[in-house]
Amino acid sequence: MNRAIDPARSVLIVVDAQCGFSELCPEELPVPGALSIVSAINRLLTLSWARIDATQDWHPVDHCSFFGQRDNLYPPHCVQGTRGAEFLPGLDTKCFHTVWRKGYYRDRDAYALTAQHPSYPALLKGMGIDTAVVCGLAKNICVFYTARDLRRSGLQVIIADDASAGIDVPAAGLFQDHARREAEELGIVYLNTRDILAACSSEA
Ligand code: VGL
Ligand code: ZN
Repeated sequence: MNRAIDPARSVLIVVDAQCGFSELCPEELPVPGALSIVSAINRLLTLSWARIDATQDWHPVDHCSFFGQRDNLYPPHCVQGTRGAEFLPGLDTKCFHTVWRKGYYRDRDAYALTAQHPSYPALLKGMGIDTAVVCGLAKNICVFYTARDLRRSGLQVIIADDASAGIDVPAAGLFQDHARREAEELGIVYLNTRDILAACSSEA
């Protein structure tokens, strides 16, 4: 893969890299392999991106997506101010420029950064950013929906494969193979961190 990426015209988006989506909170929504993506994300964080954005799932205790609530889809997870909502240990959060919280309205879920913050693509375009590299959790849910929305808004979009981890949630109709197929049909490219780093330095 020798497509060049210019980090100065690109945003790195770290999606929901939170304890509540890891084995550290087994009663929440643990994504297999969540802890093992931290080192790849940290490597991506060392590049000179125009922006580094993180998202943080940030739910009230009675959020509509939780079991026993309106949508009844997920165990309670990433509740505001709890351990589950914290970023994964070892993640270089000091590199984040901006943290975008989402899912904070009780009656509305927001998988994508763009679902909660619809003017985000305009912010990127206003900065001359034409490429988004998206990583984090879960690869087929919030990473996928964020990547899809940005692709639809006209950006080149790359999902950092080994800096993301996914999980099938049949109750919500969310499957890893479906998401990947739909993403690739939209022209979203899956690359490993090593290839992203190489594509960034080939630009220089
Ligand atoms: C997510 C399900 C519910 C995610 C967030 O970050 O992928 N998935 N809330
Ligand atoms: Zn959530």
